[in-house]
This record gives sequence, structure tokens and C-alpha cells, in this order.
Amino acid sequence: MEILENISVALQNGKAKEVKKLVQEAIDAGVSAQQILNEGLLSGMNIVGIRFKNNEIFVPEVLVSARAMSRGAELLKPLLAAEGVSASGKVAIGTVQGDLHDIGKNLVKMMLEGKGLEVIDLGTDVPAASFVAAVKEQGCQIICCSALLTTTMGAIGDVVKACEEAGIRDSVKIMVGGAPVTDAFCQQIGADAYTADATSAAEKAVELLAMA
Ligand code: B1M
Repeated sequence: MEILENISVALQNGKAKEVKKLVQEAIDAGVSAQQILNEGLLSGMNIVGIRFKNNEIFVPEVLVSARAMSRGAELLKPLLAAEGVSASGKVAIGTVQGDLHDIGKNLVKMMLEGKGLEVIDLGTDVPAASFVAAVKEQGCQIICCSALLTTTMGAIGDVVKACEEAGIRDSVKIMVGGAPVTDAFCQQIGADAYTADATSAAEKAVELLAMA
């Protein structure tokens, strides 16, 4: 669809205002929020990632594309929420220690809120102790850890260990995600659930809360 291609290109060029305008046009034209997210914004961000990897673009360009992605996603937030099923529960989410990537984490947060869950956003570069504190002090039933770097994936294992050491492992479910994370890794570190994207993460959180 041409409008989705235009959104992807504007995002690759870091044109935040243009992305916002095109996303609004797509919404007005009746394109679903999920399709705009997947085939417009995320498809553009994938291409940015490939160019970044190939050294065709550098950190500043990636950051302006990231900002454009956020501006577009803001418009989709209420629509994605409206498509959701209502549930109740409290989730602590954060990008693990050493890792500053937050676009995926913010999308997962958006989808969790869309399901009616209360989300405590711990931000980026979050030490394991902060996840533990969110469970103990704020009563979170689920922890969602995001990691985008192969060098920071291990910090998710530290969160699992910290929960064990704090004696709260049985009272919290630990969900994991991010580009380098896999189901096998999830099992290896003793976490409860791996999901590949924001939509399935929110669905899984609702399922885990229903089982609790
Ligand atoms: Co970074 N970066 N980056 N970066 N960056 C990657 C991850 C990289 C793959 C790029 C590349 O080389 N192709 C590479 C990692 C290589 C590796 O580890 N093997 C990389 C690198 C190397 C780096 C730096 C080290 C670069 C440098 O400084 N030399 C540096 C590290 C900084 C740090 O964190 N300490 C760095 C910095 C940055 C920026 C700051 C410039 C910027 C981040 C801006 C921001 O987040 N505010 C950035 C970006 C944007 C990227 C890419 C291009 C895009 C990431 C992204 O936002 N994708 C990325 C390349 C890529 O992934 N294609 C790259 C879109 C996002 C929606 O997807 O986060 O995967 P994602 O989230 C998905 C799923 O994974 C899942 O749901 C989301 C949506 O469906 N999900 C979860 C995510 N978290 C979840 C949690 C859950 C469940 C599902 O919990 C239950």
C-alpha cells in the first residue's frame, strides 16, 4: 500500500512531522493501526537497522528515525488500545542494565496498557535490584525485561537470579524479549516466557495473569 511505503520512507529519512502527518492520513483512510505499525513504522525501522549495521548511517541518523517512530506510534496508541481486551494486573517493564534501546520496550508498554494493565516503566539501563524493588514495593505480578544487545542479554539472567535471592521468584512471572533474545535463552536462564513482538507479549501477560 503506497501510504505505508511513504511512512516507511519518511521514517528512514527521520522526518518526524511527515511521519506523523502520513500516519494520520492512513488512520483517516481506514488502514488498521496494527498494519500501520507493522508495514509502515516497523518496516522502516528494520531498514534503518540494516543501514546502521552496514555503516551507511550512524547514531545521529538512527536517533532521528527513532524519534520519528515514536511520533507516529503516539498516534496509534489509543487505536491499538481500543482493539485490546480489558484485563487487570500490574507489570514492571524496563530495558536491562547496560542497554539504552527503548523503542521496542515502549511498544510493549503501549500494548500492555492497551490490554488494561497498569505498567510501571522503569526506563532503560535498569539494574536487577530495581526490578526486584518494583515487585516488593509496588506489587508488580509480572516483570518484562527487554534487551537489544547480545552483550546485555545476560543481564536478564541477573534479574531472574536477583528475584530468587530476594525470595520473590514464586510470586512473579518474568517475561523476556528483544531482538537477540530467543525461547531457548529464556529457558536457559529460567525465565517464564519469551515473546517475539509487542502484541504477543501483551497477550502472554494477560494469559499469565489469568493463570495466577
Ligand atoms: Co542500537 N544496535 N546500538 N541503537 N540499534 C542494534 C540493536 C543493532 C542490532 C544494530 C546493528 O548492528 N544492526 C546492534 C546490536 C548488535 C548486537 O548486539 N549483536 C546495535 C548496536 C551495536 C548499538 C550500539 C553498541 C552502537 C554503538 O554505539 N556503537 C549502541 C549501544 C547503546 C547501548 O544501549 N548501550 C546503540 C545505540 C543505538 C541508538 C541510541 C542510536 C538507537 C536507540 C534509540 C532508542 O531506542 N531510543 C539504536 C537503534 C534504534 C538500533 C536499531 C537500529 C533499531 C532498534 C529498534 O528500536 N528496533 C537496532 C537494529 C535493529 O534492531 N534492526 C540496533 C525497533 C523495535 C520496535 O524493535 O526493539 O526489537 P525491538 O522490539 C521488538 C521486539 O524485539 C519485541 O517487541 C518489539 C516490537 O514488536 N520486544 C519485546 C522488545 N523488547 C521486548 C520485551 C518483551 C517482549 C518483547 O518483554 C516481555
